[in-house]
Amino acid sequence: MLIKKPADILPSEITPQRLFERRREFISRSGTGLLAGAALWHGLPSSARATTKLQTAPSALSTTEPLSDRDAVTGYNNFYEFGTDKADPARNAHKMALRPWTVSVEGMVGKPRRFDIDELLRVAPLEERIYRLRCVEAWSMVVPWVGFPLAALLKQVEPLGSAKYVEFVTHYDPRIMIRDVIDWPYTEGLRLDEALHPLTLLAVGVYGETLPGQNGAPLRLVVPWKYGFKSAKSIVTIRLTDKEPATAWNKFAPSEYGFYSNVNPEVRHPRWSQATERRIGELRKRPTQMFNGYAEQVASLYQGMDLKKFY
Ligand SMILES: Nc1nc2c(c(=O)[nH]1)N[C@H]1C(S)=C(S)[C@@H](COP(=O)(O)O)O[C@H]1N2
Ligand SMILES: [Mo]
Repeated sequence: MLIKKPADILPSEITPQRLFERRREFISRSGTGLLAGAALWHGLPSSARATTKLQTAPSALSTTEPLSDRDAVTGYNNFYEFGTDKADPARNAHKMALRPWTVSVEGMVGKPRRFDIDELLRVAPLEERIYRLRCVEAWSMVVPWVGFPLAALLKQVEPLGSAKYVEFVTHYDPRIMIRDVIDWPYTEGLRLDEALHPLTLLAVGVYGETLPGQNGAPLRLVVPWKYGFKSAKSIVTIRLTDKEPATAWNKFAPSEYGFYSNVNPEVRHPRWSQATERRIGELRKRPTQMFNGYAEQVASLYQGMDLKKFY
């Protein structure tokens, strides 16, 4: 998000424009880069890493592309609450306590309910879904998420006919998270039909284990045809509403980040092209695909909409 010139610069040089000063501060205090983050993460005692194995079944909805390196997936993250450098989340997210954790599913539903996270893990059988994650910063990864369709959870609370959108609110604790940058908590939103689409996943794990904090433990969203920032991490509230929810990056820079945020090589970010991307671990650029390669499954959701206007 927010960076100046993706794809032709090193990831460690990627700098959110308005965060430049702050990031310099972070770097001088902590050293930088993917390797530092990954090494640190894997060097942590297992109590700090705190991931456990999950029982999963493979999904027919997975891509067959080669997986990105696990150290990249767990060491190169955007989770601004824990710092603005890609290595910061792996270093800091263990401060977040993952139990007890409740997720309130509320708003325009017949049966609002607070779920304990361990109940949520049993809402539906866990699947391994290998999806591309394409960041608006023009890098991408192929990630073996573990989770279940958001639709399975929404069905349990019985959305009312008047509900049109779903808002996601994430955990915010100023004692362990940064206080400036954006207006916390991080929020995101989907139209109800997007939320009910079978590709829309609530992820509870990655690489066959529960999520590490930096990937959004214990529960995060993954919407594979949208830019990575739609994947709200460490969700505490899921609220059905009849109004388009405000989203964190749209509030931060409305001309740069819209509500829809569909991966679209034809719509530029105002400051750089979205036509290509660099897969983490590769040097070459590859063309970005419409809806991140999921056009066949999701294009019909946007029939008749001008996607340059609804970006
Ligand atoms: N709460 C929260 N969720 C977040 C973010 C964040 O800063 N805070 N960053 C988003 C962005 S920009 C991306 S690209 C993905 C990154 O997910 P990953 O680190 O698991 O690859 O998380 C998204 N979810
Ligand atoms: Mo992102």
